[in-house]
Amino acid sequence: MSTAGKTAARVQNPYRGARVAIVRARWNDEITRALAQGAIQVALAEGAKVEEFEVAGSFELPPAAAMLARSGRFDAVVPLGCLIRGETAHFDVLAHAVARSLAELATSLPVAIPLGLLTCENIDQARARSSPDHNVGAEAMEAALELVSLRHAMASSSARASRSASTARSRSTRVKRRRSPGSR
Ligand code: RBF
Repeated sequence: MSTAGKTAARVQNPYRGARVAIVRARWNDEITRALAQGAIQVALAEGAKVEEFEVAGSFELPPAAAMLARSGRFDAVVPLGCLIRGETAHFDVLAHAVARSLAELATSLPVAIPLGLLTCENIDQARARSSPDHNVGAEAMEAALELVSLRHAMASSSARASRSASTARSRSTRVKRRRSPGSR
């Protein structure tokens, strides 16, 4: 698969100490274990704390991700699964259902949830995308940690904005008090 258009993988302004859950589907076990290994390596290199969970197949990733995300224990939940067209009669149905459900969770919950789902034509392609050289699990973890950093950056800039708004409000109240009474 071409990675043209994607810059070198590095988490921008990493937030160290992120709490991350990895949830891995056991279907295509060899591949999803390799994805998890890639994801864990990135998480540890970025100073994140990782807990690992398993589900049967990719179809179970969205409900498990939802439970983990709603637990309040994690800044990011990284779902990892692998669908192989040649071996999965309803490949397209599963791929769309899982991707769509994960996207809905990712946009509605305040927890970073990337798309760590490999959709491949065959096992060779799946191996190539879960190798140490190109690992979609590692990429999913990088994407999640970047979202966590963005969330923290937004939270601190909103806190700064509300502090300066309240300082401005209290200054203007002091000025008004000094002017009254009879200062018109
Ligand atoms: N789950 C996967 O994660 N990857 C697959 O390639 C995959 N292929 C499946 C093919 C068939 C015919 C069936 C019935 C299930 C498959 N599943 C696969 C499992 C699916 O995600 C889910 O775990 C089960 O359907 C139980 O809900």
